[in-house]
Amino acid sequence: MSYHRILITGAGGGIGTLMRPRLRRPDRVLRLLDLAELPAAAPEERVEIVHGSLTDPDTMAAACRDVDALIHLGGISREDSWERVLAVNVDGTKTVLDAAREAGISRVVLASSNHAVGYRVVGEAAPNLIAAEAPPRPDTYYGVSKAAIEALGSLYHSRFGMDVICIRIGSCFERPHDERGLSTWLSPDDGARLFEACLAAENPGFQVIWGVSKNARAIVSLEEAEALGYRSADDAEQFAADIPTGLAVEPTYVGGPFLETPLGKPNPL
Ligand code: NAI
Ligand code: 15L
Repeated sequence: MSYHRILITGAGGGIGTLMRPRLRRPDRVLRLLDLAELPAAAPEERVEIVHGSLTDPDTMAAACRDVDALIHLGGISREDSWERVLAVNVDGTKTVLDAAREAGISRVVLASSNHAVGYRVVGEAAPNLIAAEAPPRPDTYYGVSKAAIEALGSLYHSRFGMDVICIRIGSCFERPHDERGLSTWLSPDDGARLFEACLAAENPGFQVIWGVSKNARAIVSLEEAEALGYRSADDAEQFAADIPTGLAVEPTYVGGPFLETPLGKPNPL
């Protein structure tokens, strides 16, 4: 399946910036929405820029016009006050989904997070890895918001027949930052492979999948993502020599340092 115009919310953030060049195709227009200013389109890019808030229904209605598929990355990406997390991530995602439905967008990819299941114990499913269908065990208000958007995605699939894929993203950065990242890293190139697989899958319905690379120190299962067509080509282990290992306390929970952050306090991590 090929989509001509793809709307990406939160396109100015870390993942959006990494995906912008990677999701470029000659037959594709990327419509990029963010509250923040976005770099102008380069001559070789087929990009449309929308400046506005995903929490605003009129902005979202206009942003969704003539769009074929949506990748929703925008919002608060770490712990924050309950009010802000609720308003931007939960209410905001409902606004995004409503606008997508009204515009007839049938394929939606939602950025969930490992923090929806941050209190799952590493190795709890041994000898298997933690499945993507593992029920939520959020580690923060932020994690609760990610569990809630998965539930919203499920509802909009069941009520309105939209294909909604929620990706429980591990840690998507240029490179892993720490020992935990050797397990949770999603390389930018694999991120693009994963988004492409989510866009290309035939009739995926509603799905929750893990978004990580095929890391040697894997803690979560890629079975569901691979069933959609994702094939990772990267492994965080290539960075292991540069990362201090031998933590005083072994990583016990999926959510790592988020378990230590006070609830509702903006988290600089
Ligand atoms: P980020 O914080 O770098 O980017 C989020 C973007 O959303 C920002 O550009 C921000 O301006 C925009 N935004 C915030 N509120 C908005 C609003 N009301 N209207 C429009 N835009 C708004 O986050 P990052 O790292 O790019 O993550 C993208 C998504 O993936 C987030 O939903 C995050 O929760 C999720 N995620 C990211 C992970 C990672 O490793 N980077 C891991 C797990 C989940
Ligand atoms: C997330 O959900 C955050 O958005 C990102 O900034 C990282 O902290 C990531 O999880 C992680 O767990 O490494």
